[in-house]
Amino acid sequence: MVVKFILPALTEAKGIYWRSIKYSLFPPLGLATLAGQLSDADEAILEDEHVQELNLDDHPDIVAIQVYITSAYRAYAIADHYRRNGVYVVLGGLHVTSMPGEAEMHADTICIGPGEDTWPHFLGDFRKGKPRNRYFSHIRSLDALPLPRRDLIRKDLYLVPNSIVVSRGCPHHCDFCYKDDFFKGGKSFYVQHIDRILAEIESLPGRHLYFLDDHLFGNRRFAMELFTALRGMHRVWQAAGTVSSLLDAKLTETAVASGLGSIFIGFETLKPENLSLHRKVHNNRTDYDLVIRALHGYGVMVNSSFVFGMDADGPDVFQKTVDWALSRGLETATFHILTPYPGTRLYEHMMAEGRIVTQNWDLYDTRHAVIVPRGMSADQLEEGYQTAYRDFYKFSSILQSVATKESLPFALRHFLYTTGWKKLEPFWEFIIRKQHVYNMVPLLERLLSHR
Ligand code: B12
Ligand code: SF4
Repeated sequence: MVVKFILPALTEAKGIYWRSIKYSLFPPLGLATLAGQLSDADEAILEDEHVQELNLDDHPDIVAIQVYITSAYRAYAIADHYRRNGVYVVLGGLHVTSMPGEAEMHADTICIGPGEDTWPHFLGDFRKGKPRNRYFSHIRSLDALPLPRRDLIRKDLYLVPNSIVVSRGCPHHCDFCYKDDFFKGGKSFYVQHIDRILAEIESLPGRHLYFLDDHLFGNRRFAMELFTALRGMHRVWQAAGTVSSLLDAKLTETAVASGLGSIFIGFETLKPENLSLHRKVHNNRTDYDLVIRALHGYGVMVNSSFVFGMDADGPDVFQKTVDWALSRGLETATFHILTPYPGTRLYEHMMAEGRIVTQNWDLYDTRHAVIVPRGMSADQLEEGYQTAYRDFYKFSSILQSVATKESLPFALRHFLYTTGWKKLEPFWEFIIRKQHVYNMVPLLERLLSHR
C-alpha cells in the first residue's frame, strides 16, 4: 500500500510575510511520526510544501494531510483534488480537531486529537476494507510508539532536522491555547520513557537538538531525569519552558549542564491583569526579571514571545513592551496579535461577547486583528504589532540590547544570533535556494554552545 503524507503550506508561505528561513527550520515531525506506524510492506512518501513543490499527479492508496488553521484552505484544496481523482483522503491535526464538521466535507476520514492511536486504528480498518468516517483519540500513551520515519525527511532542506518531541501537551490551561481542546477526552500532558528518548537522540547526527515540546520542564521528575541523562551526550539544545519552571534553580542548572543553549518563554504580557484574565497563572509578572537574569547568568539566550490586544492593553503596549524587552537584553522576540483559535475558551468567550469579526481562517495567523480589541482600534492593533517588530529588530535596537550584556563574548553572540535570525534574509534565501541550509547547523551549534 502506498501512503502519501502532505504538509500543505501555511498561508504566509505564499504571501508577503514569507521568510524562507522560518519555513526551512522544522521538518513535518507529526507526519513522520504517523509514517513510523506503517508496516514494512507499505511505501511512504512525505512532502512538505514549505520546502518543495508538491507532486499532485500521483495516485497513492491513501493521502494523509496535516491541517493547521492557516493551512486549512490549502489543505482542503489538495484533499478535494485527490478525492476527485478517486484517492482516499484522511485529514488530521489541530484544525481538524477544532472544526471537524468543516474538515469532514473534504475528507473520507478525519482523525480527531493526537494521531498515535487514531491513525493505526484507521489503518487497521482500511486494510479490512471498513474505514470509518471519524476516529477520536482516547488512548494517550507514547510507550509503544515506533520512532518517527526520519528517513523520509529531506534533511538537507532544514536548519533543524534534529527537532524532537518527547512529551505531548502541557500541565497548564491558558485560555488562548490550543491544547485543552486538542487533548480533550483523555490525558492532556504525558511523556515518553527516557530510554526511548535517549535511543532517538542517539540516532540523530551532530550536536544540535530542538525540543518542540510545549513545555519540556512541565514534569519536574521527568525533566530532571532527561537532563541528567543528556549530560554525557555532548549535545547543545533549545526548548520551551515557563517562567515559573525556569526559576527552579536545580532544574535549570541541570538543563544548562546538559547543553541548554537558548530557551523560548511565552511572557505574553507585562500586565498582571492580562495574565490572570487569560489564566496564565504560572507567569508571575514580578518573576520576569529574576528568570531573565538567572538565564543570562548561565549563558542561556532567551527567545521571548508576547501577545498584543489583551483587554488591559492600550495603544502604549507596543512601545512599552519593546522598550522593556530591549532593556532586558532579550535575544529574540516574537510578537502576536491575540487570536482566538476555534475550540479554545478564548474563542467561546469572544464569540459570546460578539467580538469575533471574521472566520476567514487565513487571517488567524496572529498578524491580523480578528477580534474587536478593548483598549484600541483594530487598525491601531495591527499597526502597533508591525511597529513592534520593526522597532525591536532595528540595528540601533539590537545594539542597545547587546549593550546590556556584561561580557564581550556574550555581547558578540547576542549580536550574531539576532542579526542572523532577522537581518540576513537575502543570505538565507541564497543558502536555501542552493540547498545548503543544513550546512549551517555547525554554526548554530557554535553559537548555542558558546558560554
Ligand atoms: C514547529 C511549529 C511551527 C513551525 C511549523 C513547521 C512544521 N513542520 O510543522 C513554524 C515555525 C513554521 C510555525 C509557525 C507558526 N505557528 Co507553530 N508550532 C510549531 C510547534 C511548536 C510544533 C509542531 C510539532 O511538530 N508538533 C509535534 C507533532 C508530533 O505534533 P503534530 O504536528 O501536532 O502532529 C500530531 C497530531 O496533530 C496528529 N496529526 C497531525 N496531522 C495529522 C494527520 C492525520 C491524517 C492524522 C491521523 C493525525 C495527524 O498526529 C500527530 C502525532 O500525534 C507547535 C506546538 C505543538 N506542540 O504542536 C506550534 C503551533 C502548531 N503553532 C502555532 C501557531 C499559532 C503558529 C503561527 C501562526 C505563529 C506565528 N504567527 O508565527 C505560525 C504560522 C504562521 C502562519 N501564517 O500560519 C499554534 C497553532 C494554533 C492552531 N490552533 O493552529 C501551535 C499549536 C503553538 C501554540 N501552542 O499555540 N509553527
Ligand atoms: S503554558 Fe503554553 S502550552 Fe501550556 S497551556 Fe499555556 S500557552 Fe499552552
